[in-house]
Amino acid sequence: MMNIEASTAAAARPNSRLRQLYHTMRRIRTFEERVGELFVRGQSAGSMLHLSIGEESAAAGTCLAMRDGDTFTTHHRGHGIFLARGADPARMMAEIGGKEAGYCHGKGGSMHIADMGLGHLGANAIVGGGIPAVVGAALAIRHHKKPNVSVAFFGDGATGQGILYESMNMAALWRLPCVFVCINNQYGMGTRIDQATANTSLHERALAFGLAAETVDGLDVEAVADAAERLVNGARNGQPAFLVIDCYRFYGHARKDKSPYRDAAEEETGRQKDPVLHARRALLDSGLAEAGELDALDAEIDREMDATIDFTVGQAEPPLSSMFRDVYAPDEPEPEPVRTRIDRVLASD
Ligand SMILES: Cc1ncc(C[n+]2csc(CCOP(=O)(O)OP(=O)(O)O)c2C)c(N)n1
Ligand SMILES: [Mg+2]
Repeated sequence: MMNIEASTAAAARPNSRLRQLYHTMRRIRTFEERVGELFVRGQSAGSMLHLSIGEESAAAGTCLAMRDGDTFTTHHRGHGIFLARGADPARMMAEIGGKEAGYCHGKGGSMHIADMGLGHLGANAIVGGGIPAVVGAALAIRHHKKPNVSVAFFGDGATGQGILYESMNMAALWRLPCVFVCINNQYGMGTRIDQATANTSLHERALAFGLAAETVDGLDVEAVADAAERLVNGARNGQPAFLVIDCYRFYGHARKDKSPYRDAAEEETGRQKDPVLHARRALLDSGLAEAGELDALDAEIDREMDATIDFTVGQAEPPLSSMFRDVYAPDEPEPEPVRTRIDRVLASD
């Protein structure tokens, strides 16, 4: 617990942007750690989970520049982004656990979570799959004369997908309010970026299409937030943009991957690029926070995420009878032959 002097000192200090960013990143880190635990406890739905540990600044820094009404899509490693956009961690984790209480009633899971209310147009397991949806969403924003933007979050692996280039071309040609955010964690599964592409200066490709484009070091969340603010604001005014955030994927591609393709020394160096630790040091060095306050904040987040995992474990799975609910548009007929089979299974229960 925070002592009285520390809490008085905290109250006297302005709630700086860096503190806010630290808070968001720390919540993402702890959420992801608990998701890893959910997997180990055999409580996550499906066999794949992709954690964004090491990439927290990309989510926190970019989302700070977004507003209510902005929309976005994410790749398969999108937990942190949704949290930074205001998702309820309990409903998120319940979704990852395949529980009825989840955002998609347990039918989306980690890689297909979505929530129109918060502007989340969907995570996507197909590399690059969420990118064109953002171009369409940006076209709709402009058509309806809204002051919003749509943001596509994806990994460096998606720069090998043709759909990215078609999307950038249309965005630039029609000057759409959209931003492409490439989280370059140096790896696409087991392949390092320099083994996948000759020119690793990824933002240069976007410049060639006529987008505003920058690369920023993800170690420094304030630098990410500054770049995001510039580019997102530009996009609101009709200059689509591309932001590359350089970081390091701390762990394997998915929970079962022990990264045999990279050595311990590389991982050790890579994990020094820790944006959460870096922000903590910057807060302490600049006098914006004291260690006791940050420890208390961390403890509060631990409690929040402990309650989140407890909530998830205690929730029910969706009943079989709800299999078709929320899957098809309300006016679409359910696929009859499958429906009949399910009815038969239900009747024999
Ligand atoms: C079109 C397509 N090809 C291949 C895959 C298999 N796959 C899943 S994740 C992944 C690597 C993605 O790397 P990156 O885009 O850098 O994202 P990261 O996992 O590093 O966050 C691949 C090849 C896929 N899901 N979709
Ligand atoms: Mg990657």
